[in-house]
Amino acid sequence: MADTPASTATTRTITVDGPVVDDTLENPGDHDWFAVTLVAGQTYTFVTASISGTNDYSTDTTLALRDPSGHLIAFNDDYDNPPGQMSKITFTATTSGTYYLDVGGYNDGASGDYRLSAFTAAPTALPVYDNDEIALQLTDGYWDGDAHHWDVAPGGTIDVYMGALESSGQFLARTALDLWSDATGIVFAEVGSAAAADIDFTDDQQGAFTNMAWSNGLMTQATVNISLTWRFGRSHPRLRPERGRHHRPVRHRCHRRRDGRSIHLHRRCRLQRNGG
Ligand SMILES: [Ca+2]
Ligand SMILES: [Ca+2]
Ligand SMILES: [Ca+2]
Repeated sequence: MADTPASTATTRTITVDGPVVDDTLENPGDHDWFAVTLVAGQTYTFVTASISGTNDYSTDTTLALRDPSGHLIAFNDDYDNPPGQMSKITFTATTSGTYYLDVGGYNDGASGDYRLSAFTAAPTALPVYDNDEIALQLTDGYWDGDAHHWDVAPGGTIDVYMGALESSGQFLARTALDLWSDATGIVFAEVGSAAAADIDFTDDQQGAFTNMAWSNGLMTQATVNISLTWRFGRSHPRLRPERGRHHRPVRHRCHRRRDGRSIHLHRRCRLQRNGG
């Protein structure tokens, strides 16, 4: 077989999770480059072996991973020394494209046959938790045991302010709070200012987080921020009608909770009721 070139002009390729490639470092100083197609976000393992498939002393390889321009981005000589002298690279691609695997001999002094393989790394298994363990993590574990809660029972009220949110954010916040009300019986009453609220909803800071104040296990004030970018996963902050679809504004219904325990009204409904 003709020697494999050592540049981005190589015509040799290796397929991830495909057949292994057997080749030769014909003389000291030889390098062989193999083009490999990688996908962003995927983790790969590239490994050399002897032709018999073992990590032995048959050929003391080195392995380099090169970017689409041929620049070095990772290198390994021996991955398990002692006893082996073969080479392995694990790499997570951040950009999809054609990369190059560069096989050489140790210190440009080794030569001989080698086997090259490329495969996707098995994802690390995630731990499994039951509902009680998840709940304990949320109430205690995350806070290093410093659990805290609102001083409120089913039927009680927490005041919230979402006047700083744009309309789609208000809709999402009300929908979420309605679900919390259904599950807990706690009423979320909208008030007219952040200063008057127990929970202040904002969307003007990066990311999604909650800042809370509490003492002796009782929360006194919280700010919940969910940025527009975090919600939509892009920089454009506004909800827009999808092209080709009729855009309907969200309507708020004035309704009484089914259990009659409390009245949960949108501000606009309260205005209507009060003749505003
Ligand atoms: Ca060669
Ligand atoms: Ca070569
Ligand atoms: Ca080596």
